[in-house]
Amino acid sequence: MAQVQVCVPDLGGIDEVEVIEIEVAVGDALQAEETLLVLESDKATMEVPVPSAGTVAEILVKVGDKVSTGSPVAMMEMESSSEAEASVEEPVVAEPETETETLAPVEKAPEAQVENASEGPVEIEVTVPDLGGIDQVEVIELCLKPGESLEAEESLVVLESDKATMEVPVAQTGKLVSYKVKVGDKVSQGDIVATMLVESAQASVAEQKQASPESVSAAKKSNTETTTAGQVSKPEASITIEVAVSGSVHAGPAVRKLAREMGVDLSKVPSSGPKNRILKEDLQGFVKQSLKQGPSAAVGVVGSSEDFSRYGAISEKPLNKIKQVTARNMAQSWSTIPQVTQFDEADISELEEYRKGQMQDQLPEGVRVSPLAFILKACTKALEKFPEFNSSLGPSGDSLILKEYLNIGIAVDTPEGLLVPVIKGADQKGIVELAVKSSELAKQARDKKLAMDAMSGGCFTISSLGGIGGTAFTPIVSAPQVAILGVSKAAYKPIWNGSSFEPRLMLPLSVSYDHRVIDGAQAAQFTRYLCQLLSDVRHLLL
Ligand code: CAO
Repeated sequence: MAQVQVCVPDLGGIDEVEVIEIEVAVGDALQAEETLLVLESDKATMEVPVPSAGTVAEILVKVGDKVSTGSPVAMMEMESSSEAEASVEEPVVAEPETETETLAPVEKAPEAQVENASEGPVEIEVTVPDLGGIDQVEVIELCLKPGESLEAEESLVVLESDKATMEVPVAQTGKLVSYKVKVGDKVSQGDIVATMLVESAQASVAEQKQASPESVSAAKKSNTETTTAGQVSKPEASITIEVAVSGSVHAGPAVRKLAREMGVDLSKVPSSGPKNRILKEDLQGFVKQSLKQGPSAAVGVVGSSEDFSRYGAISEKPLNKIKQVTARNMAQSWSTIPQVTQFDEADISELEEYRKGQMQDQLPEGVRVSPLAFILKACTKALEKFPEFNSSLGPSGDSLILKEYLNIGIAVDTPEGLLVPVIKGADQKGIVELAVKSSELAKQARDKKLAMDAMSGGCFTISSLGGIGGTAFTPIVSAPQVAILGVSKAAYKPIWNGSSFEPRLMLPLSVSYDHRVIDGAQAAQFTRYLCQLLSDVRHLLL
């Protein structure tokens, strides 16, 4: 065992950085590469890992201290002194020449355009800067939309390796023409990530080649982090880096990775670190809080980062707001509710005979009654008989909130996506009123005229695909509700009446339920009761 000093590795030209997080305590046993503390400059946040396994003997700095390359930050007890000394005696020292080279601008103007430099805006290419020995990194964020303007030093894309998240900033003000990469792409140094329009090619060339004092300092500033990122990501370098990330989210690679694994949208996490940096504790607190509150905005939607274009032509279509919200809600409900679906069939032969016959003469003009109105009515009765289906789990998860009102949501398929308007006080309405109200709400949903209030307060949902087809499906419970009814297309089936097979119109029902609140037996009874109500229209008309 030998006690060795861990020092701040080469900061790639940055004079001084601040200690913003100390991730360990004296006595902690660390594996090689585990993070000891986090440093931050104006633009970059760097993790300082230990070069080899050992125990923390002493921490020599505190949060808020300013440190420079070579400053001692901790004492470690390490197994082998030679290994440990190596990390101290062979700090990563960036050769000044190398450093200058790695500060090479990230933008270059195509030759032809350079020649016509002085004639107005020109298109230039933005390339991946020096990655300091990392072969490939993944594109994890595109910060802008084509046509958007950006200031010098603003980020264009965010790249990520195993350990580092880095921005690619631009050196000049301009306008994004197009991206040449997409999220999930793997890129290497020199790859073109985007093209942008800048005011004058000459200015761009001047910045790159002539290195006027001002432009150099600007370019240096914007590229320093990149350089550092490169250096520190080398295996032998005892530091990893995260550069301030795009937009409003400011978090280190470890926090970003954790957020991705948990499916948390970091932009929703309140930050408590310096300069609005999201700390690990912020993320943990957010998730704990979200779990307490039940299904909420904590769980995001994580898509695939696979490069499908390797297998054939693809195109990408943005999802509209409704679809994004639906995706998030579905993911939350699906991942937080242990749900089961109970299937049954209602014999609606008589109901349909009545609906299509006798009922037609009694309907006010212009009113159309589909099976949905009867199903709505049957649900109100079943929900009254089985109040657990009209409940929500309390905030701590150990009580049930039973509702004494009955609002039923109906899933409506609109060109923009799925919307669920709610029929308030459904139990107070008759079949015709339910028919009128549901078609009114469905029309408003399709005409984009639904008020926000019209979609809130639902106790239970009906998703009817009966007008389309299908024999059964498993609808997803819409939290904080505890059950949902899926309706498929009624079809004639041969049913045994005790002496012969009779053609009967059978309506397939699927009830998905939250198994924390409802038992399987209750679900079977509820669904059976619904079938009985629908089998004898008199139950519903009373
Ligand atoms: N079995 C057989 N026929 C059915 C039926 C069923 N279960 N349900 C409806 N029909 C018939 C109707 O009677 C109507 O035929 P007629 O014109 O001859 O009377 C036809 O199918 C079309 O009905 P509809 O869909 O226009 O009306 P509706 O009242 O049944 O449904 C609404 C209204 C808003 C629920 C429906 O239009 C809709 O949007 N459904 C999609 C819901 C959805 O997307 N769910 C999935 C959510 S989860 O991804």
